[in-house]
Amino acid sequence: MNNIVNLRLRYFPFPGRAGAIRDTLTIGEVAFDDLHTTFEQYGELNATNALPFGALPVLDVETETGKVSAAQSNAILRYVGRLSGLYPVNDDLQALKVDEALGMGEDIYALLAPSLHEQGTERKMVMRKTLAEETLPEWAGYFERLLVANGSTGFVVGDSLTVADLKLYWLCKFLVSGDLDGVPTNLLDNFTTVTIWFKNIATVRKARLASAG
Ligand SMILES: N[C@@H](CCC(=O)N[C@@H](CS)C(=O)NCC(=O)O)C(=O)O
Repeated sequence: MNNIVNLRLRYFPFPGRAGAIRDTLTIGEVAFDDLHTTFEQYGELNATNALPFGALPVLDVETETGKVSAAQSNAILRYVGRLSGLYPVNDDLQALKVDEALGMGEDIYALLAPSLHEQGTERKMVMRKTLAEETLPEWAGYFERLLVANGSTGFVVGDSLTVADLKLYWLCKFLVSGDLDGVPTNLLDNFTTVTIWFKNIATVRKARLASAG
């Protein structure tokens, strides 16, 4: 393990793909600089090719031997999960299931992206209707099955909190926030196991953050 001198997370000033990363480091009591990047600053960074893949989040890891910058929220989550004890390091199968759930989260974000970028209101709302009535319920059904297959423990993998819970918690919170015009806040209500999981993670997350001080 490289000795970390400094960790810096760069993301916009809202949870998005960074909520789970911030939570994981906080719960693990791993010190980090939480740099909130404005859209203007992001534009400048992107214009100068200062971001690995032209997107945020980016984690800058300074060690005794140099500095590494990495993008891709799932890669960052696995790394900070290992630092914080929220990623299974001694169980390959549990790690596989955590990775599977992280990938599912990114698949869903990718499905949301076109309507988030769409400027035309009418076209945006057509996309949102398909998302609300077809695409997102289909994925919520997959998620419900995944949770049931894990034994309906209230966690995505096994019976304790992992980075997969935090990633999907923030994603589901966004989906039902009302911020996505056309996507109803009761989107997940018919998915009983998802709803129980969501409430459990909200409670566990709060308690773990509080006990981290
Ligand atoms: N697969 C990447 C996606 C990163 C991504 O799309 N980030 C968004 C914010 S959540 C971004 O930087 N958007 C800026 C833009 O495209 O203008 C990841 O998981 O980190």
